[in-house]
Amino acid sequence: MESHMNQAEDKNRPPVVGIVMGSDSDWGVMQEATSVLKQLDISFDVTVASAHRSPERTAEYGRSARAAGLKVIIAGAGAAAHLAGSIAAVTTLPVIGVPLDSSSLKGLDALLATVQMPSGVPVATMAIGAAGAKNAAILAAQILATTDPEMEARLEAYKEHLAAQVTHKAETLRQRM
Ligand code: RP5
Repeated sequence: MESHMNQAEDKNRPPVVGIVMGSDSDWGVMQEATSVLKQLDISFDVTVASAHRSPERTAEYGRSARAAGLKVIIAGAGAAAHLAGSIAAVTTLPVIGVPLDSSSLKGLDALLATVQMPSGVPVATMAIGAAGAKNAAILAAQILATTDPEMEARLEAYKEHLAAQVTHKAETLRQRM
């Protein structure tokens, strides 16, 4: 499917993580996921498909994802967010859902629509918004790391960096007292 080649981040490497959004208006938040994937040296592609506005495109994305070489799918959508679930319905790849705050219900609608999947069709649902987008990328990396020791080493370094940042903040605060 052409969508898997849309906006391929690294044209020399096939994407292993697919990011799909319900609308281009979701990009501002979903690019948080791409920043983390770049940091962890993971190839990805990005496209738009809407569970409601383009159901055929959404199903085709999900059906063709494994054959396209993807290992994990990250799906971000707001409002009555059925994107992640619609894709999970037609693939055996792990699907990570990111609920987005794009309606008057501030993402609570998207959270419930994404997380409350019926038995048999899981979506690994993240927090609403930017934290969820970042965590989706980290979880994708952790899934890839189950069979990739180099990825595991990069994740270890990432966690050490997080811890070092906290130590730095604590020391900065102590010096202000
Ligand atoms: C959802 O509706 C999209 O994921 C987006 O969060 C929201 C609004 O989409 P637009 O009207 O901006 O295209 O399906």
